[in-house]
Amino acid sequence: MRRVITYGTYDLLHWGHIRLLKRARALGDYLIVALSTDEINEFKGKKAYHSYQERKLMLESIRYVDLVIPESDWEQKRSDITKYEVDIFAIGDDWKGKFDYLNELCEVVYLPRTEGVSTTKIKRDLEKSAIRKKKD
Ligand code: C2G
Repeated sequence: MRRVITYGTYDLLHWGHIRLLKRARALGDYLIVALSTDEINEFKGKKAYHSYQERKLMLESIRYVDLVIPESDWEQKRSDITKYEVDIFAIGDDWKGKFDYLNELCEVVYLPRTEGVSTTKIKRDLEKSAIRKKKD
């Protein structure tokens, strides 16, 4: 059984996230998602709209996801890979090169990001439409 792990915030779940999870799962037979807690989001300079529990519920409902664990520490990747006997670490290529150090423990795969969608873009577009509505 080839086990894959990926990490992320997965806020305001969108089709770019789903495409990442689908491709990550297709690299093996079992996909673990280490979901960023609110604490580590602060470390990443992010504030999620949905709580950790809400984001976890949504991820656990996705057919490509077999297990969701908390990502609460930036340095937990090595121990996760060992603990869960991971064969492949996969993540979007916006992180290209950043996790090459994990190569000593498992295969590291950077998957092309989906263009045209992001949580930030969704928030910005919604803000713009709300401002337009106010002006009308
Ligand atoms: N992603 C993607 N295409 C998009 C948006 C996101 O492929 N249009 C991918 C990202 O590359 C990442 C995953 O979806 O692999 C989750 O994205 P985020 O929730 O933004 O996660 P991020 O902040 O990149 O967290 O320790 C690593 C970090 O926790 C990664």
